[in-house]
Amino acid sequence: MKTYRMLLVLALALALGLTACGGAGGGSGAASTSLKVDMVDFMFEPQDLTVPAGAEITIELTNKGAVDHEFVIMKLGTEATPPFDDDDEPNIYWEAEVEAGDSGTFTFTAPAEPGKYQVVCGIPGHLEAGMVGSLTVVSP
Ligand SMILES: [Cu+2]
Repeated sequence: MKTYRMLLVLALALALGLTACGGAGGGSGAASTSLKVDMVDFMFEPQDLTVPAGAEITIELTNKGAVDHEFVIMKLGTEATPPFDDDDEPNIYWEAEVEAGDSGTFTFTAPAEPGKYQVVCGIPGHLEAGMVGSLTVVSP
């Protein structure tokens, strides 16, 4: 009887452990459905993000800069060519804009196709200034 109880406790602990591991996961580089990005003049912090494919993503954008900024995800296989203009519009997967000193929480559906997507700021001159990042989409 005692052995049975021990096994039950062990099985429970294992199940709990596995559930914890299957969660969002911490640390940088781990895929997350909840992102926080600071926008400064002129870069994204952090620069590189990872999300699970097809998931509903919440992103909190904080503009700590003195000018407006955008968070533009380009479609897979495309890159914005400076200057960011009408040529690049058809290649946008998703975008959000945050005014200087403001912040906002947005949601979007992560692309279904795994890969590395370019993230840029579409405000004139910002891409040129180095306001570029990446969104890595991994199989969930
Ligand atoms: Cu910008």
